[in-house]
Amino acid sequence: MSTPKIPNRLAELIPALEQTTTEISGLLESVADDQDWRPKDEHWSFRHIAAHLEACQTECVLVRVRQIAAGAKPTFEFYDNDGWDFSDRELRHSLVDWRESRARLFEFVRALSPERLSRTGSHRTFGEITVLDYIAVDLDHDREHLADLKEMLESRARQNETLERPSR
Ligand code: NI
Repeated sequence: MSTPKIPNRLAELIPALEQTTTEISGLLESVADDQDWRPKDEHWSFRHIAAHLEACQTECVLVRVRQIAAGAKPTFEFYDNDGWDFSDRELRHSLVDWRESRARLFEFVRALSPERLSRTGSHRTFGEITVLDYIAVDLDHDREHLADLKEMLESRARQNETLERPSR
C-alpha cells in the first residue's frame, strides 16, 4: 500500500498558511494608523503590501488553483502587480478581503479529491504545478513578506526612538 502523501502535505500547508495569515494580519493591523510609512522612498508602504497580498490572493492564487483543479490544464505567466496604484486601498479593507479570499481557498482545497489534487498546470517559472505546489509557493511568498515586515517594523521603531529622544 502506498503512503497517502497528498493529504499529509495538505495537512501541513494549510495550518502553516493560517499561521502566516494571522502573523501578517497582526503586524499590518498594528500599523494601520500609519499605513503610508515606508523605510525609504523605493520601498513599499504597509498600505501597498496589504493591497499587494490581497490582489495576489484574489486575482492569482484563488483563480489559478481553481483552474488547475478543474482540469483546464492552464498555462501561467509569472504573476505580479508591480507598479500598480494601490493608493485607494485602505489597509484594513485589504486585510479583510485577503483573509476572506484565503478562507475560500482553504475551503475549496480541503474539499478536493486526491485525483483533482494531482492535476497540473504549467507555470513559466515553476514548471508543472499542482494545487498544493501553488499553495507552497504562496506560503513562501508569505514568509518573504513576513520577514520584510518585521524588518520594516524594526526600522520604524528605531526611527521613532530617534525622534522621541530629547536632543541635548
Ligand atoms: Ni510579494
